[in-house]
Amino acid sequence: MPMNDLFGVVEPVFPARQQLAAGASLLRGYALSHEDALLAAVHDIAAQAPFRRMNTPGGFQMSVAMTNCGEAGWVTDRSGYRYDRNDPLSDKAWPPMPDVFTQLASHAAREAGFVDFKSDACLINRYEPGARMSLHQDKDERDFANPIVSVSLGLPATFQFGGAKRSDPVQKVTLRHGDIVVWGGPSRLYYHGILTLKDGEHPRTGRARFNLTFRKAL
Ligand code: MD3
Ligand code: FE
Repeated sequence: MPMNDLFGVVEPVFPARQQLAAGASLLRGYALSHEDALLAAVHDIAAQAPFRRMNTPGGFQMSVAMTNCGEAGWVTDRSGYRYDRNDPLSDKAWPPMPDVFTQLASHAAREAGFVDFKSDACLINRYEPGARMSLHQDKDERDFANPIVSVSLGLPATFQFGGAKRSDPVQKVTLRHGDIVVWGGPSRLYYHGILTLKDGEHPRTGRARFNLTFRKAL
């Protein structure tokens, strides 16, 4: 059923499940029933491993603040992008992956046709108004046969994805509180990014968007 909002943007809200690209399934609202547990866990993780804006190898500070949980966490600094078993801020292991994370990621992956997905790393991104993530590929993981499961919480964002080449045409889709996307198959290596987050206030997260990406990194 198409919904026509105040600004005349027509976007399908149903069906709840949509194929965005080859191997990419959007599960609208799939995380909603777990919002309390997910947000409590993000808060808990951030108390142990605070959100921080990392530096790229090129010397720019990212506008998105990040932390991690699980056996390994994604980090970047002047020496490059990689997964590290320890948080460089503390030199201690990242907080363990909460059960609600592991199970939600595995259930969503199964829903999208990936029967045995076991994530060992969860990158948590925090966007405040003005933050963005430019077009990139995720290729720091060992085995691209594993999908990536992404969970959006809080303020909506415009997600942009193209194809296997940076120059491929891009599509845009709004990711909202509770949406999950499973990226596997050919789409696993597609270029993607998030446009500058617009200001707003979300009842559950305030002026912020969180995105959890579940990966099998090691
Ligand atoms: C398509 N995060 O952390 S989630 C990232 O909303 C990242 O914070 C964005 O891109 C965010 O690397 C986008 C959707 C997403 C995540 C991983 C993907 C799309 C993907 C990996 C491959 C292809
Ligand atoms: Fe990415």
